[in-house]
Amino acid sequence: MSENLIEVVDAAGLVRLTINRPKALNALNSAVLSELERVLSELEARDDLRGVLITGAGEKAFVAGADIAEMHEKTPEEARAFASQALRTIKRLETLPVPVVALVNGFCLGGGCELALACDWAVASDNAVFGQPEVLLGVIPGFGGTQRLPRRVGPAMALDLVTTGRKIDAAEALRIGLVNRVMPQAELEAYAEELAKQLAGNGPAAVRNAKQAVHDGMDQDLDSALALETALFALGFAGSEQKEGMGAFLEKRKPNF
Ligand code: DAK
Repeated sequence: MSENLIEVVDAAGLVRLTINRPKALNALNSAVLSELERVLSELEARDDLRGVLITGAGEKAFVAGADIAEMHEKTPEEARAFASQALRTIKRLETLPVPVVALVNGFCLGGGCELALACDWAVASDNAVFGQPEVLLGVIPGFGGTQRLPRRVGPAMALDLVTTGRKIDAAEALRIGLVNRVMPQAELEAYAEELAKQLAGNGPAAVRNAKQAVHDGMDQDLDSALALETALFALGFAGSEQKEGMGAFLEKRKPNF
């Protein structure tokens, strides 16, 4: 296994992960998933983590899907094990306690789209192409797409995409809410830097609590979710962050978190 399959760049707690198999358009095979899971297990333990960006190496693809060559001869049992490995890894990405942002710099298909769906939000280059083309290969999405896609874009659009396997461009992905914004590929870097500044300037515990409230609340009924929000809101008054944030406002200065 090569460590280089996932490149990790850490700038003051904002960690950028690059899936690094550009010759195969960053397709997810077992080795990439294992390496990604190892990296994520290290990130989970870090108190200084402020945010995670995930992208693909090269200018052509974010991730063009699960590795078709590796999957081709799998038995049902092997396919189940492969899907379990992917689901576990993607869940670890999704449940990192900090914002996770997909920088979608090209093809974002199949398992790649499913990876992006596990991120808190996605920013795409204007040449990005999205889709769940698994039915064209005689299978269904196996990395969570049939469940996370309808939660992101609604069941009708998800069924359109997973049953036709059609590809959509970045403009349509934006229109249906699959991504948050679209920009020229050359501007993705500037966006990443701007985001790093924004996240570094916010209260880190508040950002983590905000993510937890949204994620955990989505799986609960409204009253329970509102109670969760109240608990996390109150928790914010327990540390020094709230005193600094509100104090800075009252003193007409920038907070120093
Ligand atoms: N897997 C393996 N290799 C891939 C790949 C992929 N998904 N996508 C691209 N590549 C490789 C190509 O084979 C080619 O390799 P060489 O021939 O150079 O060795 C290289 O990347 C460059 O690709 P192309 O030459 O095809 O480049 P083009 O610009 O012409 O086309 C493309 C780009 C993205 C339109 C095309 O490569 C393409 O259609 N790729 C496949 C896209 C796709 O179908 N993705 C979904 C894969 S299925 C499960 C159930 C389901 C799944 C998983 C688990 N369980 C129940 C276990 C399925 C998940 C999927 O993601």
